[in-house]
Amino acid sequence: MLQSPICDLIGISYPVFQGGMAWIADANLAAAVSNGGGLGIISAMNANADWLRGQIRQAKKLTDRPFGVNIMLMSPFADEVAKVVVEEGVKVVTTGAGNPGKYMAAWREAGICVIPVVASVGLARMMERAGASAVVAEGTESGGHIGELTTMTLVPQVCSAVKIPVIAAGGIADGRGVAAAFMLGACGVQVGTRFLVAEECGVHQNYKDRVLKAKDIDTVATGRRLGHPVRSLKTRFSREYMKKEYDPNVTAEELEEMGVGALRKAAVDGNEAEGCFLAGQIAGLVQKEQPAAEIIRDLCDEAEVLLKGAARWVK
Ligand code: TUI
Repeated sequence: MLQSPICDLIGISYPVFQGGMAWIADANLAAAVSNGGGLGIISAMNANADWLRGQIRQAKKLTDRPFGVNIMLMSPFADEVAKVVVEEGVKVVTTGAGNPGKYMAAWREAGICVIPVVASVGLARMMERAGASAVVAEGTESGGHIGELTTMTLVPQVCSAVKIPVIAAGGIADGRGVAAAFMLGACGVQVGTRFLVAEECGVHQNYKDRVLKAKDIDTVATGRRLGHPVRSLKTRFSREYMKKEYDPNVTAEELEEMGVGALRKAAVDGNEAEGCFLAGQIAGLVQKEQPAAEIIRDLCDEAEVLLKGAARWVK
């Protein structure tokens, strides 16, 4: 069985985290992943304290195993949801899209395992000094908000720079990706795109179908002009957005306006014309809808065979 220090650190059976996908990663998906032996994560996205508290309480009803909450630091409600995770006794907090420094002391005092998502060595080092229990090193292959470096280059550089465990993310959707992540020095993986098609994932069926149909070159990064690039599937929305992004007559405010509500339109309404369908570059490899527990077992069983067999290359 594939196991690593991250399993003992947070009390999970398999070293697999589910990405904190906005409008998608709710109590139901998180509990299914945790019940399957991985770390389920509820996305606090742009929601307020009451919504998150409800989701945390729901997850506690659905699983006895540890689960986490992802706090998106660009959220206008980041301060209030940062308090809710303490009040509700959440075991693991991951953060994204920023530097969680100002919350770290309070979270650590509460005994929370803090695992920031980083896209650079600099932030990884800073997080280790601030008391992070581990970091997720997320490459630009990921869906959603992305940094510049690839998983292949980011993960080993972060592993060389810090002593805390490193979880690899970005471009991992099967056992080959998991095995490769371990070879780069990671001791766990975070997977988003493949969990989009978990049976317990409540995202709109149009979204699942788009991921299942996607090919290798079907994602695009937009939003660089606003300073926060985001990877999504190529759709009418992303094509129109890109046109406007490179049009000097379109203002930054108009671009911001266009993005408002686009994640909800994709995830909740399945709106193919106006929705922004966030997904990673590995979407082309995702072929079928499966229970979350089966996805976790597939990932780890396949990685185990590959890692055991790696000696065949050494003469
Ligand atoms: O956060 C994510 N993925 C996300 S957040 C999101 S919601 C959103 N919607 C519109 C615009 C922006 C976000 C959708 N997907 N992944 C974790 C992640 N964090 N990826 C990259 C980073 C990151 C990048 C720069 C973390 C820190 C950072 O620099 C922080 C600093 O201040 O040094």
